[in-house]
Amino acid sequence: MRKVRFIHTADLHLDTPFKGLGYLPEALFNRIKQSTFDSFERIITVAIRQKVDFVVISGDLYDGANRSLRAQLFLKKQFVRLEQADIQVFAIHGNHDHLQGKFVQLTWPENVHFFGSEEPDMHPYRKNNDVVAHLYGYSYPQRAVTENIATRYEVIEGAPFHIALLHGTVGGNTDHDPYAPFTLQELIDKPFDYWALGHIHIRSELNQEPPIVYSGNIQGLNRKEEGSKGCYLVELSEVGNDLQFIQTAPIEWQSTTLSTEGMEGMDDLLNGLQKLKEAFRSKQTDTILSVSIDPGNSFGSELQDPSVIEDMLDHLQEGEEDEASFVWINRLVVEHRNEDLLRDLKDSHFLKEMMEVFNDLDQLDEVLEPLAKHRKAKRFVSKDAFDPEEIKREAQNLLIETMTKESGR
Ligand SMILES: [Mn+2]
Repeated sequence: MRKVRFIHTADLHLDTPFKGLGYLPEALFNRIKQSTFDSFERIITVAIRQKVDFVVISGDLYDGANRSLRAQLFLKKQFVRLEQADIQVFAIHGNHDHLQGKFVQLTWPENVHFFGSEEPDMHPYRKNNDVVAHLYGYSYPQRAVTENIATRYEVIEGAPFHIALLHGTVGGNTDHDPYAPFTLQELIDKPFDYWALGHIHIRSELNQEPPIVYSGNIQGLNRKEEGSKGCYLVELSEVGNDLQFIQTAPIEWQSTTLSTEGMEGMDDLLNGLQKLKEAFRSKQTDTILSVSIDPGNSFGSELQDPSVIEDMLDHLQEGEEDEASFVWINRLVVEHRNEDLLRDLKDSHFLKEMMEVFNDLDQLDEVLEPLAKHRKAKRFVSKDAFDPEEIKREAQNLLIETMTKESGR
């Protein structure tokens, strides 16, 4: 029976600096900075154990176009491990690791094939002198590739399986830069047996037959990239296809809400938070956790004081650097019930106008830019992690609280 087995991975973002987490204890921050490397190393171990035919990497191998020598040397070492196991590598470059960056050129082992940046081209995969698959790919020559590249992929006859690597945006997705846009139907209409997609960091199987798959990135980079991350182990054969997701990310981002129902005071609340933290502790992964507290009717003004929240956070973070697997609560947000307050104040013209200013504030990125570039502040803010809606809401809360305090309410 003719079949082919391979690993599909994408968006390694090797050497991501995780700038926004620079305030963590050094030992934890070092583990976090190592996480993209560790996840990829595990993927290579899976490839070797599973004795796959090859590994495909669908772009964004590096986090920045000026890839570090460290990241390149790491990648080379992993590719050599594959070479020793007689496993080939097919890879393309995406918008993050496009070819216009300034970087030291290394030579790659002979099992590695990078696709060029002129037109989608084809490279055959041979096993015992038989051509088993044709692989197709295209690398980004510069950061912004705005035209549809998918329509330029053409199957070249002469192999049982045709596998396409593409770094781009499926129609309608607005979470990522809309580079190399395509529609799902355009891919379905072409006679490829598997589309190995990259660029969108959320894992998704867009189509079953043929499989059209975003493997997602291999390590969540910020709190918007929640949950398990890893690669796909794929087998294509004459009788059917088998896809298996394998979790490899050493660190998971998670979020949850804690209800304070039935709690009577700060001790109860802290106990509840400790229990919640322990519920997220797992042997397999470290966790960075974002917690929203629903204060219900049990808690009033004490949770409105930012210094109280800060002290709670410090308390919950204490000792985590000594844990074999850490659960780091990096965000503790109290969901204040401003609706009641707003209803009371609905006749206030000033408040109404203030809310309108907030609603019109859509250039928040620009406003925050200086902070992201500030020599000291940039360690604490990561532009990727900015959530404009949340910043607006927190600023609103702060203003309302300050105003109501000052007016003696
Ligand atoms: Mn990416």
